Amino acid sequence: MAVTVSTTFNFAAYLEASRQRVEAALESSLAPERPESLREAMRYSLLAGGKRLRPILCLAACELAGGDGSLAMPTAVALEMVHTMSLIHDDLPAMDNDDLRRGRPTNHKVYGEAKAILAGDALLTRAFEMVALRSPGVPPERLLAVVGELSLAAGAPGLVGGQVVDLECEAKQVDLDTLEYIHLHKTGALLRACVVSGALIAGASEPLLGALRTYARGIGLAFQIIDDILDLTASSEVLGKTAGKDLAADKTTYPKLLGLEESRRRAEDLVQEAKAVLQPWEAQPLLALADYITSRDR
Ligand code: GRG
Repeated sequence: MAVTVSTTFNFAAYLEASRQRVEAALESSLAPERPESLREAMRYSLLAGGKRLRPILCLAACELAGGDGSLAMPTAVALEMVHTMSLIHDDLPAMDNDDLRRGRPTNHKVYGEAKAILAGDALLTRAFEMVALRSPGVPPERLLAVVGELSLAAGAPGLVGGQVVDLECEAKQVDLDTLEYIHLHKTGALLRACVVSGALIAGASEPLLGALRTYARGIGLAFQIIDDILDLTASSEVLGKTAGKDLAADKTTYPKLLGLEESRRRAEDLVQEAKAVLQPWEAQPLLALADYITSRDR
């Protein structure tokens, strides 16, 4: 049975208010960065828009677990920093070699490859600083747990590992298990860190943490399936990044293996399963955010 979001919950208003909170925190997050040229390259990509789904998931999970979202904001910013650095590096000529991101020229097109690599490095390390040194009011043992989550999500057990397998699989026959591995690591790991970190900051119970891990796995895989679909069906103008890249790079995707219709059904099933595990809790924002993953057009 489908788990529905309460009709009294105004998701559009929630999303916009959360996005504005996150934008304000991001805006003030790079204040003392030196040298100025590095700060400019970091800000260029960090403040370029984007859906801000990852920090919003972090705040929503914190609030679901009974925490004060403002205590999770430095971690929410950190997660957006890791995501942004992964986009900067993903766009480099040595990786996806793209020139459009978030509706603007990619970081290396504006600042050159060396500066883009360093801006990414500085965002990644600044993310850990946000958690360890700029999270007032959160008990140190919770911050240590968040640092652990973030490390697992960013490194070989997460984004980096997923990206390596993705690159190695280009122009090769890939089966569904390998594709799922790539999606769960390259995309799902950071989404899991968002949800789990928010809950850890609030001191969530083990049953809730377990449910959130299952929820995150479902939405993480669904998110990348929809990303594969949008790459085929949406325009570069709407996406703010180059459409049709997967076909051009001869990448295996869900639509390539299963077709568009079955891929969409798979993503919707995953979102329903993700929502179902949160049924024992009052989780309207996380339920609606899960639906947003399949209904989004960019
Ligand atoms: C994290 C140390 C470290 C290295 C990064 C380059 C790399 C290693 C990994 C690539 C990861 C990657 C780019 C995965 C794709 C994830 C994805 C679907 C991004 C698009 O996310 P959206 O749609 O983008 O949320 P916006 O712009 O809205 O934030």
